[in-house]
Amino acid sequence: MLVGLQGNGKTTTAAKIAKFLKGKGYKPLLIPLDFKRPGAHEQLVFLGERNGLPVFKDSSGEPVSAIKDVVSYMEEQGFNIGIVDTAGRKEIDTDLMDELKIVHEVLKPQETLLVMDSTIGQGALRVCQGFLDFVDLTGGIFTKFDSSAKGGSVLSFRYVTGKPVKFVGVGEKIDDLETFEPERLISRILGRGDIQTLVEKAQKAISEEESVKLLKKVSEGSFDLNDFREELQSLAKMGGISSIASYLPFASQMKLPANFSDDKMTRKMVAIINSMTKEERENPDIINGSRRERIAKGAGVEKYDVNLLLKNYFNFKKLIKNVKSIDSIIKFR
Ligand SMILES: Nc1nc2c(ncn2[C@@H]2O[C@H](COP(=O)(O)OP(=O)(O)O)[C@@H](O)[C@H]2O)c(=O)[nH]1
Ligand SMILES: [Mg+2]
Repeated sequence: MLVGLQGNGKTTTAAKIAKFLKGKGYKPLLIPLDFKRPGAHEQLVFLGERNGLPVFKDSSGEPVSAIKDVVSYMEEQGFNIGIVDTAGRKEIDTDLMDELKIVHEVLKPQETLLVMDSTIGQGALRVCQGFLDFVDLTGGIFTKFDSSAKGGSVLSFRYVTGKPVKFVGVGEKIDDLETFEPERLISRILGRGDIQTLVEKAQKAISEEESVKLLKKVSEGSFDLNDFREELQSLAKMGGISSIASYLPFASQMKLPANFSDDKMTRKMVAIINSMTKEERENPDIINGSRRERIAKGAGVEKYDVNLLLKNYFNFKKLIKNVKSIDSIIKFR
């Protein structure tokens, strides 16, 4: 069962998957189950006819009996896999979700895959969560990877649902479907193939033990500027991480300067923290205007830099609260 917002590629993808499975020796049936929009089935019928893929024609116009009909039709005709295209809307609304819920409950599909336009950008988190709230997603499919797509939506999907991405769509034609390869995605994001190095760097910089310690401190509310200094130094060790960090869903909330992880920048931030008193490092809340001025002088920077550092510290603390584990982001499967 494919679900997703209108225009994200459900119908096109349904046909692509049917073709893909046919190539693997299956006998697939395309099943349009949109009971709200008149003429919703025609596009699938058209795609089916053009590519020699059978499409189920429902005469009941109502989900429960249509699903009963299709099950017996499949048995009669010897189809061994059904691909269900469902209704979409421009936005998530209760009307749509009610219909999807009914179809999902009656159909009990083996897979419920969210089809999402990979160019969706920031909206991805909301869409993933919106569908997850109503139907048990088992995976995702990302379309339009051929058009200036970034990988952010995939990371958002993984972050929100924890489910695997099965396919990516890479064009409008029937064969423009690829099975999902995380390594390929990362090299697309980074524009180079050196993923192993990146992962090794990340593991070196943030050990499992360290990340557990960090999350614990944050949840206990004891994450202070001493800890932040350690984190800055870890990030610096990773060097080029800012390029991938900008694609991580949580990192977009971080108002970090572009050169955040540069050596120079890190040294500056560390120098600022070093100019603070022990008390200030442990209780950053007490750092008022005059203290900021004193710290800036001591570190040989502008007051603006001190403000920026503190802002980053408070932001960092806030966003780390939302990250359940570093692993869930680094690992894809
Ligand atoms: N470039 C590109 N276009 C796609 C891809 N998948 C779907 N489309 C196009 O996106 C538009 C909407 O697709 P459609 O399947 O009708 O979306 P639906 O409303 O979710 O069923 C159509 O013009 C498709 O040709 C893809 O992977 N790449
Ligand atoms: Mg459609």
